[in-house]
Amino acid sequence: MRLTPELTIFSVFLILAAVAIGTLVAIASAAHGPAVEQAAVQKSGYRLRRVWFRGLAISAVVAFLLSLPAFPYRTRSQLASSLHHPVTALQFAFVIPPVLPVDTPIVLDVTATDVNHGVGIYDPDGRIVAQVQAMPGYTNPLQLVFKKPGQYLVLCMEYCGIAHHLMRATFEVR
Ligand SMILES: [Cu+2]
Repeated sequence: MRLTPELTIFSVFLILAAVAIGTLVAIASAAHGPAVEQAAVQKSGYRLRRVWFRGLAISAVVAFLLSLPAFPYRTRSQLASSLHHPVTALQFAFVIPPVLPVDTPIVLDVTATDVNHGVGIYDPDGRIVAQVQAMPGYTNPLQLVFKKPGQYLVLCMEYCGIAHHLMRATFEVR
C-alpha cells in the first residue's frame, strides 16, 4: 500500500483520537473516591494551569518560527518578476493559454466577464493543484509552479448557470 498524504493524515488522526480517548478514560477511572475541598487542590491546579499555558505558548511560537520558511506566498518582487498569463472565465468556458511552462514560477491573472466562476486546476493524475475564484471586474493573481508535465484539466468550481457542468478546459504543461 502506497503512503499517500491522505493516508498519512488519517493515520495521524487515528493516533491522536486514540490518545484523546485514552486520556478521557484515564480521567474518568481516576475520578472515584470522595470529593475534596477546592482549597486543597487550588494551588496545585493553578500551578498545572500555568505550566500548561506556558508550554502551549512556547510550542505555538516554535511551530510558527519553524514553519515560516515554508510559507507558500512569494514576495511582492518575486510576484512582479514572474511571467503573468491571463485567464478569463465566462458562461460557459475558460480562455486559458494552451501551453504553460513546467517548473517555472508563474502568475495566472484570473478574471470573469459575466458572473462569478471558480477555477479549479487538476494535474495529470487528477489531483487538484490550485483553486481560485474568478470574479467580474476584479483580477485575482494565482501564483503557481507546475511540478509535472502533461495535460492539465480546468473545471468550474462554482455554480454559474445552466451549463456549469460543461464548463471545462485543458492545457498542456511542458
Ligand atoms: Cu460554473
